[in-house]
Amino acid sequence: MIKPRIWITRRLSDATLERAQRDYDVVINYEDTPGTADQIIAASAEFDGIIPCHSEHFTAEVVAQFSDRLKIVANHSVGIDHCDLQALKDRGIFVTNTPDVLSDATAELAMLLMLGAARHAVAGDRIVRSGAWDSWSPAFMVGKQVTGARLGIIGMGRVGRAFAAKARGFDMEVHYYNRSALPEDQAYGSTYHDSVESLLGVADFLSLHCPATAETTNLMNAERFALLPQGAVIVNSARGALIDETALMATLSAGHVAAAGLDCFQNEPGGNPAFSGYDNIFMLPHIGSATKQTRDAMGFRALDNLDAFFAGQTPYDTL
Ligand code: 8YV
Repeated sequence: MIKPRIWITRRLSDATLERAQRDYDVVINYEDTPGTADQIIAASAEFDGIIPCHSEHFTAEVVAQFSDRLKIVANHSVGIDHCDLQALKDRGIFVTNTPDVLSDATAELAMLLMLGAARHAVAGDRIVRSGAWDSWSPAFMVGKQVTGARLGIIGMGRVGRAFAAKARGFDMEVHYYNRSALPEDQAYGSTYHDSVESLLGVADFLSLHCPATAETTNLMNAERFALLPQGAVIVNSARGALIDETALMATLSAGHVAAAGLDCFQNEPGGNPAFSGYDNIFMLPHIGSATKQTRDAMGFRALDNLDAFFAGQTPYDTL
């Protein structure tokens, strides 16, 4: 039987590539450079399926230039803001993602961001590393305590719930905003707020876990930062588009928001160069799901979706 021809746009985990090579006629971009619009358009004529990352952009303009061969885009990501879903669906192309498998890794990273932002990780690391640490005082690098504090979560999907579970280990009082309240057996005693504004008022720590959509672009803007309690800490392990970065710097400079932990930025890769002037922004380069275990699970989930599709079934994670 002729194997379906698949393009893997980036260097996925070894186990994923091994399985893909066993089961498919596969072309792998070992150079690991982001796929360009021209490459994606050309691939639509050469491949039956693509496993892209969030670095490949399937815009309406790109999809409009597609040939007819491509049948499925099996994303190696849970976020699909790099795909114009409607444009792909209109061409009859299946689109899948990789939910569940990255929730714990991403929630772990959100915890790291929260703790690092709250406890001066940037300035603390620098002063030791640079050899400039020459004194100590009880007033030195005093941070904000996480244990027992009120945590606000925007977006109580899989990652939001995984983060809430870890936060309960720190005895945090969990509040959340979501389109709808969770059933009691999933809420574990956390408090539902029916508006973002209501949530912000109690969010000593605020963590974002919602997708980037037209509605959530600049979700956290100057007005909403002002609603946070004085000294709040904000964490973003979801998407950079959720935060108005100019407004974030303004509230940090004014001392209203105390610190931020960010794994994602409006501009990626690269981030916001102006953030480097803020020691109270603890930053990582979009590595929320970057553990070996999770990378394997993401790759396998994308392949499970391809396998189902080419076996004539509807892939489990069809969007
Ligand atoms: C991934 C992510 O690293 O899954 C997502 O939506 O943002 C990240 O966890 C990346 O998208 C992999 O393609």
